[in-house]
Amino acid sequence: MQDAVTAVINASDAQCQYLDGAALATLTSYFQTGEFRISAAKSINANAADIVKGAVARSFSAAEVTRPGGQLSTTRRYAACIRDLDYFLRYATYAMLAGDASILDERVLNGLKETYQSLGVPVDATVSAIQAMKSVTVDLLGDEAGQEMAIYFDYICAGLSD
Ligand code: CYC
Repeated sequence: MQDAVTAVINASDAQCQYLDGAALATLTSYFQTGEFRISAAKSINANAADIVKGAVARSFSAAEVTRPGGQLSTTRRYAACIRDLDYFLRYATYAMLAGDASILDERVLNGLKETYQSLGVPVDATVSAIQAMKSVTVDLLGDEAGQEMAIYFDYICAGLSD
């Protein structure tokens, strides 16, 4: 896993150079957003269950959830879906704190699309649910935190859609 600091240091180290002006400017803007990232993470922690619940309410109809034979008709599938949305929210929050998406590649997206394909989990419905989670996050936490989180929700969606 990388973060905004190690990303800049690794890039400079690869060229055997001290951090240049651009690298230091990147670090300055990351450190300046530190408190904001922590407070966004605190709000997400306090609202995580509501964010997941809200995303489910916005993206699945009652018919889809209860229809016999439907995608989420068994308790097991429904629970797996809620759990997956909670994973996406938790890892997107880690990435937002790190200011770097690499943790999503390593711990969430690696092999996920293939797993979903082999289990018949619909990727398009999953992407819609993540997009719904993004809009619930904006509604609950405001534009600024919502937009920072949007980067990582969109990253997960792009990784599933590749
Ligand atoms: C299943 N989701 C799974 C599985 C994995 C993940 C590995 C297969 C094993 C299992 O059931 O636990 C995802 N596991 C993860 C992720 C991580 C991990 C991301 C990283 C931390 O360790 N079905 C839908 C909805 C969607 C959904 C659109 C919710 C948004 O229709 C999810 N995921 C879903 C379902 C299953 C699943 C229903 C069960 C599929 C099955 O076994 O039939």
